[in-house]
Amino acid sequence: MKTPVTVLGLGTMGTALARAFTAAGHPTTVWNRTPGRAPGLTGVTRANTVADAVSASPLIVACLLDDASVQEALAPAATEFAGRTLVNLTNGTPAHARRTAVWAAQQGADYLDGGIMAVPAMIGGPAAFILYSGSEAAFEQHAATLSDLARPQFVGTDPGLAALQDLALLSGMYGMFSGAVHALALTSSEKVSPTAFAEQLLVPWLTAMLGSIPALAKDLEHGADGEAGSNLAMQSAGFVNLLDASRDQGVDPALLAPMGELLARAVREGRGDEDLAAVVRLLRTAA
Ligand code: FVH
Repeated sequence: MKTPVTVLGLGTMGTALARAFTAAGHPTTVWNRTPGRAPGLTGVTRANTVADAVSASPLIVACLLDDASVQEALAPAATEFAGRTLVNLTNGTPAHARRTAVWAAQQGADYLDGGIMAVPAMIGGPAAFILYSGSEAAFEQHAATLSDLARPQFVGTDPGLAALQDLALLSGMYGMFSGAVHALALTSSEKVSPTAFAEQLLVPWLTAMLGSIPALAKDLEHGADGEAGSNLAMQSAGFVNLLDASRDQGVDPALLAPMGELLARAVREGRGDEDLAAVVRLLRTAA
């Protein structure tokens, strides 16, 4: 028999997780704070209390709104967790993950924190992956079950590492979306078709630029290998045009202005002949 699982939280993501578990043949118990949520979800056992839901399975997956909702939901069932594995797929910070890991250990439970790199429609499909950190033994024990949700990737025994890398990936995504949003605001200030611009120019350009990210990471890790091909002094001079043209076109440069300030600061601090790895170092110094 497939491992019985419990899913806490039937929001759009929790519902997708429960559906993937049932589709893979796992006896699935679900609980949601507001009863009656996800009426279309069939083939599951609906528990009335968190304690009943936790006691039904050796593997408990929590996918709630935020860290506060996790604390609130789990507390009444604390005594039921002994000998079970708690997998928390709720978005949170490394500090949240480390604190929940301590809480789980105090209850005698194994703990895995996870970062879902997918939207609900992707769950159970080939492009979805989930980062996990925490108990390696629990990961090995449940990897096959967790792979019914998405490709599982263990990133370390420090429980905070999955949240850290989840948030880093989301940072990359929002940076990309910020640039795309600004680009579309700029071009739509004139009679440029947004669809044609996006499909024929923006996506090919961003795709080509993505290829430079491993070199940036390598420079950061090992130091620059020779002269910067696109030095920061040149980039800072060009960035001023980007901001000025935005204002001229009636487009607020709010999304991009911080990058211009960082480039200018790097140049002021004598790093004009370096590459973007210098900006990464500037950010870390600020922290
Ligand atoms: N949906 C997405 O695209 C992203 C993809 C990546 C991962 N995120 C994270 O997944 C968590 C859940 O997200 P969600 O999309 O399922 O969110 P909602 O549909 O808004 O459902 C929220 C559930 O949380 C329950 N809840 C809220 N507060 C409490 C509380 N104090 N105690 C117990 N449960 C609580 C809520 O219950 P109810 O309002 O129906 O009673 C829903 O079940 C999230 O961390 C994303 O960042 C999703």
